[in-house]
Amino acid sequence: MWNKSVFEKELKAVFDDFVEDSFLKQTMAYSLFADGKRFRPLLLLNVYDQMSKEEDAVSSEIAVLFAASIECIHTYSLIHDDLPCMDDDDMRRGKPSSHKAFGEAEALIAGDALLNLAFEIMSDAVVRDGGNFSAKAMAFIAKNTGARGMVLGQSLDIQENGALGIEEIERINSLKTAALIQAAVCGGAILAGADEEFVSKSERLGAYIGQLFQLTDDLLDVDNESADGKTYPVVLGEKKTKLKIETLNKEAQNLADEIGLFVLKDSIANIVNRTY
Ligand code: GRG
Repeated sequence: MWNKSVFEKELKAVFDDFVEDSFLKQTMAYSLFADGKRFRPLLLLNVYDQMSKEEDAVSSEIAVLFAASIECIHTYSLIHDDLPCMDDDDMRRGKPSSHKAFGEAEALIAGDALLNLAFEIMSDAVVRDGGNFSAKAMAFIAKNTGARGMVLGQSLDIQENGALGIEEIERINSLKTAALIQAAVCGGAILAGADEEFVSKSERLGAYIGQLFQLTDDLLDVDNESADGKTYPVVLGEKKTKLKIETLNKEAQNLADEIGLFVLKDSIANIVNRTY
């Protein structure tokens, strides 16, 4: 099973391999190596590891390149989300957010560069691998993080002002947060050579995990005033949110058992019990 400290070393090596020394590299590294949980790349690697006995699986070096790319996409989204024109957050990952440290223009560019880097690393991996599964994984990740996925979720989120209905909140959460988590889970499965049927079941599991992640995040952040009627606890209260988390937890654990993705059972439990 992969853990954070092993992945951390791989991420650093990939980053140094692909990015030349410059001030831009420093601004990218400031956010990328700022003690994130690495939840999404570890999902990808652990799913890949459990399933990679399939003969079509890509090599583990290729899977690591995809995991690093997922973390670059996640980090870019956090840098951009923190900007004054979006959520306007001063702190991220325990230190001043990128625009607080370097100014808005540099933060915008660091985010752009991380997004581009993710696709540079993945396309390099696809060429190196030469097979269909790495290309399919990249296409899946591109779809789920772009204008049909995470970016659409962010767009819907910023268009909405004031209280939302539960269905709208769930739609935004499923795009803004869950789409990237699904990309990690399904990316790992595709790289391991999974067929379409399995990928669509793991997509459903990724959706549960994404919803759970957002709801536990909202509970931890319940005093955040910028949430402004757009979260489950604000609209339904903490008690109903906790009940929803219990239901989602059971559904996710059952589905993980049903499709045999036992490696995700601990990840699901860790989300439900997380304190940060
Ligand atoms: C700017 C295009 C664009 C998208 C941004 C991901 C996102 C969409 C916004 C970030 C704000 C937010 C609260 C997103 C919900 C997902 C979430 C809780 C992200 C934080 O992820 P963690 O807790 O962070 O895994 P670390 O730092 O541990 O990686």
